Amino acid sequence: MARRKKIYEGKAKILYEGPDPNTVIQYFKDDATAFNGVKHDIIAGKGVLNNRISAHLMTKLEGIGIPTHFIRSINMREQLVRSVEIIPIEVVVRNVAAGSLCKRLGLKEGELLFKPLVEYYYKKDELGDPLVGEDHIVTFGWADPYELEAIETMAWRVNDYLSGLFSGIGLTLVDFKLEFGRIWGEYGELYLVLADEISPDNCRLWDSKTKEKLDKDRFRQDLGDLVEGYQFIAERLGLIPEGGILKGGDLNEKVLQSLDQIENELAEKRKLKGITQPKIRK
Ligand code: AIR
Ligand code: ASP
Repeated sequence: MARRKKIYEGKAKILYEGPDPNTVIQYFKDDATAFNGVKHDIIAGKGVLNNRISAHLMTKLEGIGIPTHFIRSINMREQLVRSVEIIPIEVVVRNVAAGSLCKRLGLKEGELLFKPLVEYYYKKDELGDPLVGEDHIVTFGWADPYELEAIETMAWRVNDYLSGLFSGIGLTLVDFKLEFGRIWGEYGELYLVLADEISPDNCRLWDSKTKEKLDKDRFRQDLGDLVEGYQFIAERLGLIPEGGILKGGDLNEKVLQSLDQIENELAEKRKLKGITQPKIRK
């Protein structure tokens, strides 16, 4: 295979140039990091599971009219996505108190919030992704007020939809992080799309009955068996066969091959919805 040009390497993913200039290939690594990369490990199977889970959730969200960067799955570790300009804001939606919210405000983990809470963090590793308000975002030009409004609306809709989807399979969506990107159309109109990934790396998911943590907190808090948690989520979503993708600690190649036949239901049939009116040329 011809060598592809690497565009960017992050902590959990690599981006390669796609087959045309508007696309990018997103490769999911097995690397797990936490606390801004201070803690690091390689966990066999994580990339495959995140690729599969994210493809599925993005496809579902497209199905309810939320535009995403996802185009289609390519293989068990890669997906084709639209090339976007990432807005440097991490949008966190919380339903139940956990993580940094508890630390910052002294809340008890597991407390149900009176209403979902939307927070913004400035995406800047050197600063440890600090919490910011809407005014910071507008003042420093990270996003304009129209974009912010569209982002908040989408974040609420994603939360409504995913909370329902997970509660239907016995899981509680405690909180999650979204990233958005800009795409410009041929008339200079702007499209905002959901980008990055939606996986147990950036969602807290608990078993609704036992409150067992199934997400990356297993790694952050040394609870062990990260992949088992991710597998459990994928199994509940019906994305992998029961028994998972591991066999005696190694990846089960046979099961992995079968994951190559991945749903691409909505791929390529979609239209983007602009948040600005196209400037019609006279
Ligand atoms: N998150 C935030 N930055 C990176 C990630 N992955 C996600 C966490 C958690 C939510 O955002 O995975 O689901 C809130 O994180 P925290 O640490 O602010 O409590
Ligand atoms: N993804 C970030 C890191 O690698 C933060 C986290 O998920 O805890 O440090």
